[in-house]
Amino acid sequence: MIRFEQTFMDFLLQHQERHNRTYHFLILVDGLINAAKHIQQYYLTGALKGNLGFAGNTNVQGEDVMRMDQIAQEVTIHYLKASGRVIHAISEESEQIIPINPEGGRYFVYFDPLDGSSNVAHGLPVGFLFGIAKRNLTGPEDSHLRAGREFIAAGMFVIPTGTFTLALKDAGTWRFHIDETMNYVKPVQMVLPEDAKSWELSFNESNRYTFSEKIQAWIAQNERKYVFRYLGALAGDFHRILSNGGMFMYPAIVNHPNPKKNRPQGKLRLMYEAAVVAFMCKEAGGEAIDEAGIPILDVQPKDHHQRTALYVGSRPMVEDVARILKS
Ligand code: FDP
Repeated sequence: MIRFEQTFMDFLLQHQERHNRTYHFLILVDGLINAAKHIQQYYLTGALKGNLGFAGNTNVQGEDVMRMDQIAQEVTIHYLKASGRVIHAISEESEQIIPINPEGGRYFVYFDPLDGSSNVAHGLPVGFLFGIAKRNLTGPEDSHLRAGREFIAAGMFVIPTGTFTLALKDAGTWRFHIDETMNYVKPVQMVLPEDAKSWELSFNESNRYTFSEKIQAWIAQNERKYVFRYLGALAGDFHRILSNGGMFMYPAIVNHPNPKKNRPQGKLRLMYEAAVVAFMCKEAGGEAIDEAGIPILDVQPKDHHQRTALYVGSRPMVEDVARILKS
């Protein structure tokens, strides 16, 4: 007997109907899913087709652009345009705001179409992260610089594993798996486990002695309690935290032996990385803060490529770190 699962589209349609919502959001998310599936196919054959290397230029962050970054960006912009629902998009791969449909669009989309670049050359998991905010349909304000608190949804695909996680405002965080027909199916609500037995700690251990003294002391006190896991791609690492609980962190770098390599402002991007996982985490019962102990969702971006430190995961653990950071 074949077992048929509920499809993502059926799930979302029911959600929209239950809340008397329009179908615009559904059309946008369908576009994002098409983009993710398309990127996934390029990624799967990337090694064979020579697409896992560098493209030969640098991006807005001064990093070498990879061929897959270009492909993922092009694919995503195509589907955002085709949806007709997006005003502007902000992407890691583009210095400028990308106008999509400034007149007719309803949503701002913040995305990183291929996050976790150190995994690309090996064909290992990477992420496609996105956050969505809605145009203010009634008032004059129409800024694209929205804090995570104002997102209506945020999600991530872990490519090429076929998993998709979507958080809907006040309606939880849901995980889906791709089936034989390339449809995402079987909604499972993700709630961070309360039992600390399964909790994990995820950070780049090689950076440990570059963190603030407070964070180094916190690690020394707590490291024996948890299993360490670090993939080096935020979506994959956060995927584990959502299932097992614990915390992912990318603290500020303030004690680097070469002061030029310090990153007091943090490494990760606020709008299309930190706020995205913070939104998913909050809907799953967790919390996320920056180096000042402020909830990531409350941080008002001043620049669309703004960076931040990030501590995200199980609430008691993140609150413990917040206490230390604020002391
Ligand atoms: P990457 O720079 O490899 O693209 O975007 C940032 C990010 O990946 C995250 O996905 C990941 O969590 C982190 O940076 C990895 O950074 P390190 O290589 O410094 O650990």
